[in-house]
Amino acid sequence: MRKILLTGCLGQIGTELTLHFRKEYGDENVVASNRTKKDFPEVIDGGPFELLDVLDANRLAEICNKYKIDTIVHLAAILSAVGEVKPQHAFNVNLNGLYNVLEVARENDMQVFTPSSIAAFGPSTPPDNTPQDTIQRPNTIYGVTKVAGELLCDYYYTRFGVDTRGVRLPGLISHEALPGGGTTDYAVHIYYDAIRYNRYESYIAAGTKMDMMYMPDCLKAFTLLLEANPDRLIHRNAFNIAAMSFAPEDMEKEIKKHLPDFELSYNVDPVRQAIADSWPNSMDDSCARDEWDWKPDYDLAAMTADMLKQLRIKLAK
Ligand code: NAD
Ligand code: AKB
Repeated sequence: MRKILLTGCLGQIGTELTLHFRKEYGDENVVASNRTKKDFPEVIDGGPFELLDVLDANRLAEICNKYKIDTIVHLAAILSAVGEVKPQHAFNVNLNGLYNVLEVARENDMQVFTPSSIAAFGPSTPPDNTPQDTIQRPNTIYGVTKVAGELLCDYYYTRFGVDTRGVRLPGLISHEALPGGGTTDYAVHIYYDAIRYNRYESYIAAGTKMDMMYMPDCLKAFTLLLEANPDRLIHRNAFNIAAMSFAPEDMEKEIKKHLPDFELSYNVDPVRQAIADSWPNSMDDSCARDEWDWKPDYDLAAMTADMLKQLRIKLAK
């Protein structure tokens, strides 16, 4: 059985991925870690948990050794909007953190899985049906670290034989942990505000399409690629994966099917709008489909129905 270490496990993805992996691989085989503790008792008490700052290479090696880790799923990162406020910090965590993970994996023959993002593309990338292999000149520090991270993972595979794998994730929508300071966060907040106030003020302008995905599809993608037959993998790292592409007004239309009086207004944030404008409208994920049978289950309608159902229960507590 795999022995997995997750870094940054108390964020939007990690809180759900830890529980998902514990179901698949057993509680004791999945070690959760984060720089700080947060209020997620299921993750912290449901199996091994360690405090770990990924910038501390010695502590990382110590934990890997203690639990005989053979797979690191590296999630600790600073996302796009926070990255523009603290670019030096984003550079440090996103690149030096990944470097520490790759080095410990190289020294101990471990597999590494780490997500890239639609942020690895920029304004000169073809925005529609964005190919797997294309121009990548992002203009955010987050995007710069994501492109460098993709290349670093490729390098550790070709140069040292480290089994590195990863996907380029769209914006994720989920109802457990709130998103951690990205540009696509509006697509989560809109559902919370729809249930609480029947209205939402969007910081992203009408007409701005971005790739998005519901969390269950993200969890499925991580397992599929982690377990994929390596002989079939041509790309290994940074696979485009897509599920749906929409603009704020498409969400409004869908939410109105459940809450007819819901109102959407706009108060555009120029920083996050500029980031959104530099990202693709929709990615071509045919390589992921061909190489490891990727296929999403949720579209905007199915996701909206489930998000509203889950949040009605959560916010009533
Ligand atoms: P998040 O911001 O919600 O969570 C990140 C976690 O990392 C937090 O719990 C934070 O406390 C922790 N962390 C920060 N600095 C750390 C450090 N130095 N050491 C250890 N832990 C630290 O992020 P997320 O949304 O869960 O994203 C996880 C990964 O997926 C990131 O690489 C991100 O770029 C990528 N990704 C996320 C999305 C999305 O929409 N959520 C989309 C594309 C890519
Ligand atoms: C962000 O908006 O920064 C993230 C991402 C798409 O990488 N959600």
